[in-house]
Amino acid sequence: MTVIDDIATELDQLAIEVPSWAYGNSGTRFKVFATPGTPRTVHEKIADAATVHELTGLAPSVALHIPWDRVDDYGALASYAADHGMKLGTVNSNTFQDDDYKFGSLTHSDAMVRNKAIDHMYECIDIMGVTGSRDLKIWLADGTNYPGQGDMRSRQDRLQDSLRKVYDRLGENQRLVLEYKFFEPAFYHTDVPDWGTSYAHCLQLGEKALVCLDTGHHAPGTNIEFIVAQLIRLGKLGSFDFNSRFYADDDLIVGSADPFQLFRIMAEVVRGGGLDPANGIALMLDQCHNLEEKIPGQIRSVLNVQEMTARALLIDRPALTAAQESGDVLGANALVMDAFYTDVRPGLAAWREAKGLPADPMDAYRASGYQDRINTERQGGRQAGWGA
Ligand code: PSV
Ligand code: MN
Repeated sequence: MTVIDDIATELDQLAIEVPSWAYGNSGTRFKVFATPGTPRTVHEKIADAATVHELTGLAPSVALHIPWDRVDDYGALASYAADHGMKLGTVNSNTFQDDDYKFGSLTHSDAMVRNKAIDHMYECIDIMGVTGSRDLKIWLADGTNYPGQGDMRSRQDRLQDSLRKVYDRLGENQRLVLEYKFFEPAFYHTDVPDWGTSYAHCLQLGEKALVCLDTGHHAPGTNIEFIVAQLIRLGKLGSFDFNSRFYADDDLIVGSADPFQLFRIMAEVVRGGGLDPANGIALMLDQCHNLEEKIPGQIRSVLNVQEMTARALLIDRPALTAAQESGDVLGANALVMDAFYTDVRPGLAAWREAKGLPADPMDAYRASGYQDRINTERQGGRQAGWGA
């Protein structure tokens, strides 16, 4: 018997989507360090993602970023993924790396530029049709740097207009998730800066439009779990981009900067039924591994999410409700902290072994020889990177 036995059914529902770009080289605007074994193609990224899933049983799908992962035949790519035990997941659009988008994409004052961005979204929807992906992710770099540079109000009107055109193109089982971010690359105003703006646009669009919450996209001190609770309550939380941050959008390993915050977020996900696939909340990572090795970085990430999910599931809910309703402030807090401080690692190791997975996926990766093999095999070609 371990602490996990009572929560195993819920825990079994946990599925995390990994981003293709996490396997490529990345860095800061100061330097991108190349790493041996880095994938040159989307196929090699999928193979690396499959290794993470094979060792953890937690990450059955991989998100694509277009144009970074553009190929001629998406059907063949989906079959390649399936042969590796993986599904292709969210298709991330990109309207932030083309000169035409300097002053905006879906919000641009020039209809030619807006249409170019809308056409790009249509391309992504077509890809989703072939790969069987459910979600189109839209994150916009749109914004301005100086007061007066743009008319914030008409930019909102154009945004809704453009999003409507994209929304109307979605198939029956497809959705659009609109991600917000409070600043960067724009420094004065951003067109989708917060969950409220994303929610307002999604509400106007309809039920297939939902909010994407990237944990690194808030001002310091923001109570993110409150936003999670509210969006789930409103039926409008479509997906997470998990990562962690010390300062801004650091894109570090989820749960590394503030494990307690990840626990509090997962407690609200569990409380809102968010682990149930029927509720349609995608748990994705959006990370870059600038200094650490990428595949172990991803393994660590999905394990961190699993550990905090297990702790969140251990909260004694009936006792917590009783304490809350009787005004027992410290009793209620103690119940939450008891769950947080429970060491679930031995229990999770046993859970893994019972499923034929390695007890310690980090060790198993080191022992597998996979890294040595890709370091040797992946010679020549151009290593993939964030943005290429
Ligand atoms: C923007 O900062 C963002 O979080 C969006 O999700 C992008 O698509 C992604 O990063 C690219 O890494
Ligand atoms: Mn993101």
